[in-house]
Amino acid sequence: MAEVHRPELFDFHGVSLTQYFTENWENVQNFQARPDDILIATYPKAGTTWVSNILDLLYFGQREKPIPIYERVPFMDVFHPEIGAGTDWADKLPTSPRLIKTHLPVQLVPKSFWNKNAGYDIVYVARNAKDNVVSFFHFDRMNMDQPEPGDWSSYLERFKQGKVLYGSWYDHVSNWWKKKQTYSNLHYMFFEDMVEDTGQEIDKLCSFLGLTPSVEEKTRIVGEVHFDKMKNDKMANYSTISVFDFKISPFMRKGKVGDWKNHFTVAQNEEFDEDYKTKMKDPTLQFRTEI
Ligand code: PPS
Repeated sequence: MAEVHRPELFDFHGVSLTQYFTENWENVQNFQARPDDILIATYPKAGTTWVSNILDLLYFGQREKPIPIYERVPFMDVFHPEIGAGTDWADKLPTSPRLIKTHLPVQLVPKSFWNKNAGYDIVYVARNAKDNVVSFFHFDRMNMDQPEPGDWSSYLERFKQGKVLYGSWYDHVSNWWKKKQTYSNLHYMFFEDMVEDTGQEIDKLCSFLGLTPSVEEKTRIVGEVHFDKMKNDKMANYSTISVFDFKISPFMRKGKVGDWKNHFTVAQNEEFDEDYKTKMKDPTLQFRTEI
């Protein structure tokens, strides 16, 4: 295997990022949204691929020619010497609507998405902090384009301090939640609700987007996006990406609520909860860490 050079994390406009997310910054900030674009926004590992696949199936059904999810739903923020710029991938998308993925905190989303007259639809997915950090830890272990994660306890501390890619989970989910109060075209979803009742969450998505799939179509989509199905689907499971080392951990790892219990010690959990209370002050934003 070629020698691995993991990138460093640094502070950029108040958020921790690596070079892969800053080198195309001007083009990201100047990205021109189109009125029918749908932006899928998440903190990393919150269920981006799951919702992307659902939306792709709702709009475009089964593709005749298989296309990997990262081409169907380009990642706007990224720039990588081997794959190019996410903004270019999005610009090249032939579909209408275009489904576009971002992990940007709300304050860094390109201005063109906030044009009030156009009313861009934005779907935000959030996941409880404990499962989110576990998923992120395993992702950083297997993704050689991510900074070195170190051991679990040091990773957990850095997550609490916002010293992981895309910065503070606490600020990300809270600031997008706040945005929802003033921007009505934002649909805020929870990973836990999707695990509990995928069909119901698809219904809510459809009513937000004004889609009316038939009962058969919806049942088919629920089946297509089941964890086991997506885990084995080469077009959805990222197994075609060479910098991901699936021997360390697969992209579709467990897909569960509550896996944090297999990682947090009792002391880590108590400290996490104490710290959480100081950071999450809005009583209207509640997460479930078990279902
Ligand atoms: S990324 O890299 O930010 O785009 O990752 P993202 O897709 O947001 O998150 C990956 C986690 O989502 C889980 N996942 C699913 N869970 C249940 N059902 C389905 N269909 C599904 N698809 C993806 C995936 O397994 C990762 O979570 P963990 O906890 O690591 O398993």
